[in-house]
Amino acid sequence: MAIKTTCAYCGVGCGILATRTGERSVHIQGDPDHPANHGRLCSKGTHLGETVGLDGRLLHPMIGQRRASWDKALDLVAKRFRDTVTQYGPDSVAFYVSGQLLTEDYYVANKLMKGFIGSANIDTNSRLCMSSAVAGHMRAFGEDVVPASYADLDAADLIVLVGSNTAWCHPIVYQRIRARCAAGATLVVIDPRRTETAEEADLHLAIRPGSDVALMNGALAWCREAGAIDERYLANHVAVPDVFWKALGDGHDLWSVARTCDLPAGELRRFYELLAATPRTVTMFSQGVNQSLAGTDQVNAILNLHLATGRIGRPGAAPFSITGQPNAMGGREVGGLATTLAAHRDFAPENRAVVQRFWASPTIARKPGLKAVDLFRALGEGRIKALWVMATNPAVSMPDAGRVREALAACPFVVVSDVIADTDTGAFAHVRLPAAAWGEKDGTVTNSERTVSRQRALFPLPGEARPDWWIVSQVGRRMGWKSAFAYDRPADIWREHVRLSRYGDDGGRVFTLPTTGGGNAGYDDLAPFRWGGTPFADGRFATPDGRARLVAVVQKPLAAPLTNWPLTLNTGRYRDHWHSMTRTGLAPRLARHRAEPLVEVHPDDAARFGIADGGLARVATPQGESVYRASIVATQRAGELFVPIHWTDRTSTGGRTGLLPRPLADPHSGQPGFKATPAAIAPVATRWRGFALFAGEPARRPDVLWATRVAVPAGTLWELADDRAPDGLDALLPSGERVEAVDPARGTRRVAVLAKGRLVAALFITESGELPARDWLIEQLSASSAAPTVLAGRAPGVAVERGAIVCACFDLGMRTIVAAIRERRLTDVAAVGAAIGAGTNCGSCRPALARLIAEEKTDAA
Ligand SMILES: Nc1nc2c(c(=O)[nH]1)N[C@H]1C(S)=C(S)[C@@H](COP(=O)(O)OP(=O)(O)OC[C@H]3O[C@@H](n4cnc5c(=O)[nH]c(N)nc54)[C@H](O)[C@@H]3O)O[C@H]1N2
Ligand SMILES: Nc1nc2c(c(=O)[nH]1)N[C@H]1C(S)=C(S)[C@@H](COP(=O)(O)OP(=O)(O)OC[C@H]3O[C@@H](n4cnc5c(=O)[nH]c(N)nc54)[C@H](O)[C@@H]3O)O[C@H]1N2
Ligand code: SF4
Ligand SMILES: [Mo]
Repeated sequence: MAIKTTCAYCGVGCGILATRTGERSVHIQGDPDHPANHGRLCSKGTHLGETVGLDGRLLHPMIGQRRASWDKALDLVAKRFRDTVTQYGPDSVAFYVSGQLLTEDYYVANKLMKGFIGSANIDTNSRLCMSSAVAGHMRAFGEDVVPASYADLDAADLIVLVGSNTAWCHPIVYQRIRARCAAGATLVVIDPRRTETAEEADLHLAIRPGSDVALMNGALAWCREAGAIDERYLANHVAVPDVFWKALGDGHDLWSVARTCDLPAGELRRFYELLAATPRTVTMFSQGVNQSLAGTDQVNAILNLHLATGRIGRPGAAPFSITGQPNAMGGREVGGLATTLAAHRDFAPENRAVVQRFWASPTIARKPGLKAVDLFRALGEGRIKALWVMATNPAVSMPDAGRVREALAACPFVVVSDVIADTDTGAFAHVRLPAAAWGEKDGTVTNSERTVSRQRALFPLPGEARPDWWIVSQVGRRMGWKSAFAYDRPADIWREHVRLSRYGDDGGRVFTLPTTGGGNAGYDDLAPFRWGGTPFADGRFATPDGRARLVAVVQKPLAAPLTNWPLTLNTGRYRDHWHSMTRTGLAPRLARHRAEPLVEVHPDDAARFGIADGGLARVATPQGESVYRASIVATQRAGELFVPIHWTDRTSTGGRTGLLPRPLADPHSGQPGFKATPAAIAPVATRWRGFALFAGEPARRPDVLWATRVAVPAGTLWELADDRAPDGLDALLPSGERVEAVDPARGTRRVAVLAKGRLVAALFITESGELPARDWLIEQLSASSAAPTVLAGRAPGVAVERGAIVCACFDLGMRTIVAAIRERRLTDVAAVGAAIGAGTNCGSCRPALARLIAEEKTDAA
């Protein structure tokens, strides 16, 4: 029987029908009844089944490198936290948690820290993700409420995506946007890069990074000139500071804005005219807006535009901060950020009193705690002496991650709860606690449009893994608060969370949850529901006077390129990888869309700095450096680089993006400015390149300059390169029968290792020769006996190469698709689908298919 649950990945929050097919295997389908996706799933959701095996899982509590009983581990954690608090006070300890916890986990962690330990030093990776949106909402609305739903997209005439690569990061929402555009809506994308999202837009504004305030202020000034301001709405529902319109009058003419944003004035005018003429506008934004040193101002510039034109609280008209993680929203509801208390309440004395009374707690945090960047700084300075990290990988994902690693190494007591045994952060843990993973845990998540859905267990808990809420409650009990943490099941916590959301309610906040009837069964059967209705539909906001606020925001001067750091480094995501890849890295179908970490460079910069396409390049910033494979593309703006965030110590020697950004943050939200770091680039010479293939994993990561792991069926592929002699690699090959071929003229060496006739490993390296395509050799790993041509790296006769995987569902590579387009003269995405299936399942590759067709047309012309 299919179990209804919710996708593990992004904030779209798609419903899934999961049918178990074996002990640790599951068939995944979209849930046709779920309001977020109506049955659709993207490439990541579709291939969730490939990530539910037990490979790499942490299955037992570990103290140092030794397995320990739960009792021992929990007692130790409780004792160390209690002793540290006793000796140094509550603010000497901290939790660093995650938007990938379930609401119930999050609630318990927040309660323990703020109500019982008595500090607000609990912050979350959401600080890195949408805290600028939170701060912007607070300033404008008086409460952190996203006043939009997906249905607004269906009703909009103009959809503006700002700093959002929706086609890759929120693919199912993107499909909804495309459907609306097919019915006549206009799509504008504002992003310095020509992403696949931008590629399909009616208008793409390749904005100069960091100039979004100027762009949005200019839009508002234009709307005012054009008579598009809703004066009645302003008069009745919005407080406008005296200086507001005067400030907007200065320097916001079309030409000045075009210069600041480095945009053609004609394109900018087209955008402004569209905006002024289209009341049903949804402006959706994410990290290009939030992850900036001026993130909160950028958010308020967008909110100003919507408030002043009355485009809020009405169908098809809303500012829409789309959330990244599956439960970023749930974290905001429980108060998981250091800057909120609980249930959308802040630290005002009356709120503290209400929450403390509700929890019947001995104490309550007095003031906001340390925000993520400050928290890790305090860790480095020895002010935090015990840290518990749950469901996040800060050694990878924090800015200036090298410094974060030093801080973790210096901390006297680090606890890490994770599902994976070996993570970059786990390497610093004194205690590692095995958490239950997606597919094993039960609870709720809230998606971008405030829809609460159940995640349900599909499998029994493996090994000694336990749900996060259980782990935290156990520590709470062992610290001495037995009854406050006496939960038996997630339903107990859910009901308490619902009661707190309504406790002492004076009608001032939008956030309250409806009571779930029917006891535990009612919780088990809970159908997806959205809280908050249509927020602000009545024009009342959560401020003391009920009015929203326009906030006067000014564009910060944009720095000229520095002599030593002449480029601007932008960082972000790939379509088929998820963050530090602890889960997507297990799925061969997701691995080869982008198999290696690339630095994308504009052709002018490549010429200027001597970077070769496909060669290696070192990207450096004042914080650190890392090597990437260079990709020279015209989709980058000149002067800017783009690198992905997904690779780690476990998966690569290069692509270590976390080492590069500055540990600087927006002054209002504390969100780091990940999208614009002064940087430099230089080519890296290599003497040889090659690859190694292993059935399963090698004993350790190959110790060469460039080594990148790629998950493949039945094993792992490692792409390799170095400027030192390729010694030492043989030691990684397993024992077995070796066959070998050497070509000294080209510096080529090919080794295959066979065991009982099966291929168990291969090593191909060359200085000046060709390397075979990997596909055929990868298939040989699964064959019952290796072909005699194994050292040739291909089947006798024909050579087939699929190229990078474009369609993950049907495993179709770029070359296969281009050949089909060419040979069968396919002219649109539907025709490609009809011919070879590409794009007909999850649809995530449809933007890429459109681009390949367009490129073929250009080539043909
Ligand atoms: N495939 C995939 N999907 C994901 C995730 C994942 O890891 N992989 N993670 C999830 C999470 S947690 C999040 S937060 C979301 C993030 O989703 P997105 O915000 O869509 O993703 P990013 O790639 O971080 O950045 C978005 C875009 O901002 C642009 N940008 C950079 N600087 C500026 C600027 O100054 N102005 C403007 N207007 N744009 C700028 C970048 O070029 C980039 O294309 O994705 C979620 N979905
Ligand atoms: N340079 C740069 N850095 C960035 C960003 C960027 O755009 N550029 N984006 C930032 C953003 S928006 C985000 S959201 C962060 C994401 O960064 P992280 O939160 O560090 O990324 P993940 O790899 O998702 O880490 C989640 C961890 O939790 C584990 N896990 C999964 N499920 C569970 C569970 O149920 N319980 C427990 N206990 N553990 C679990 C996983 O194995 C993994 O180790 O990165 C931020 N860092
Ligand atoms: S869009 Fe994709 S990754 Fe996001 S929730 Fe839906 S299926 Fe999962
Ligand atoms: Mo995020």
